[in-house]
Parts: sequence; C-alpha cells; structure tokens
Amino acid sequence: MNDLFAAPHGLRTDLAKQACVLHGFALPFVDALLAGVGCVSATSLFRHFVTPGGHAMQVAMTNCGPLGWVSDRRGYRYVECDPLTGAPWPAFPDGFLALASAAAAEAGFADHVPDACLINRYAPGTRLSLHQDRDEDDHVAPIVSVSLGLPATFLFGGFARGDKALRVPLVHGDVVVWGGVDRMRFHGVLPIAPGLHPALGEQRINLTFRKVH
Ligand code: MD3
Ligand code: FE
Repeated sequence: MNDLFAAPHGLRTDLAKQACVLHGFALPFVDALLAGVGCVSATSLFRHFVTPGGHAMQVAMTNCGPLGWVSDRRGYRYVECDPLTGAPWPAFPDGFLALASAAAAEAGFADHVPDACLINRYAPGTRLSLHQDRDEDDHVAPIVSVSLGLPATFLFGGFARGDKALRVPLVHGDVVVWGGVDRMRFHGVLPIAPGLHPALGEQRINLTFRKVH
C-alpha cells in the first residue's frame, strides 16, 4: 500500500556489521503477507502465551511453518503442533518464504531457508522487553523481521542486557535482518503509540522468520 505510513523502497540502514534495515522491502509483498496472516490466524488463533514466571505476555502470537515458538509454565521452546489445535502449525502461506530468502540475500545471507515464522501482534501500549532470541539451535543464521501496520521503535542493544540500546524507528513494510556476529544482541520494542493504520487499523504485526534446526 502506498501511504504516509510507509517508507520509500530501496533504502538500507546498517545497524551493525551483520544487521540492517531494508526500508520498504516488504511493500511489494504486503497484500500476500496480510492474506497469509489472515489464513494462519483463522486456524491457529493469536494467543497470549504464559511465561515460565506465570505472566501472560502482552504481545499476542501465532506461528506458521514446520515449527512454532511457544511458552508456558515449563519454559520456551519450538514445537511442531499448535497446542490449541493439536495439529501442525499452518504451512508457510504463498510469498512468505520468497520474501524471507530475498530479504536475507539482500542483506548478505545467501541461501537462507527458515523453518519457523513467529507472528506477533501488538495493540497500542504493548511493548516487548529486552531479550535475546536463544531458543533456536542455530545462533548464527539470520532472523528476518517484517513490520506491518502501526509504527514501532525498536531497541537494538548489545550483548549484555545493560548495554546502551540504539532506538530504531520502523514502519509498515520495513524488514530488519540480523545474523552472524550480531545474532545474539539484546533487542525489544517500546510501547506502541496509539494510532490507526490505513491497512491494519489499531495494530502492529511483526513476522520473524527463523532457522531453528
Ligand atoms: C534482534 N520481535 O519475536 S524483531 C521476537 O518486532 C522479537 O516483534 C520483535 O524480538 C518484534 O523475538 C523484534 C526485529 C529486530 C530488530 C532489531 C534487532 C530484532 C533484532 C537487533 C538485534 C537483534
Ligand atoms: Fe526477539
């Protein structure tokens, strides 16, 4: 969608040696991505996982692809089946893998084939506190993150929780790719500001493509 919330396509911002923002890279894929999120979430509903500490997460989540990330009182892990349906997670919808590998290649990671896509949904006021993604076996393979809907401010941190974090504004259609030496950086999302996105309304959707095994 060509609107004021979107970034110009083609620009790139390097955040670190092996982390960058590909501004507007997902714009040509947006219709397919939104249709895919609709299909996936009709089968495997968005839900608020409970953390091992017993708190419901603010971000609502679902998954598609061979593996999905889940959390409960027993911990965080990747599983083949949705605990709500008992069935395998929905397959990657059309366009998902093509976008993920094209973005990874553009960022310098050739032949990236993810086996999981975590879909996060943020309402205004929702935040994601600083964390590392360490539940995957592969701590070097890139993660491709696609932002849709309301804008967000990312926190791009260092390798210790207390390291100073860069604030990175992200808008509808932006893709962030990070891997290699930057794969284990702490990161998070500041509370989403209230707003109404023309295509998505009062929400931000983030897709993260990962290689688990
Ligand atoms: C990682 N999601 O699901 S991805 C997650 O927007 C997660 O929903 C966020 O973190 C979201 O685990 C962030 C984008 C991102 C951006 C910059 C990073 C991840 C990063 C810098 C270093 C490491
Ligand atoms: Fe993360």
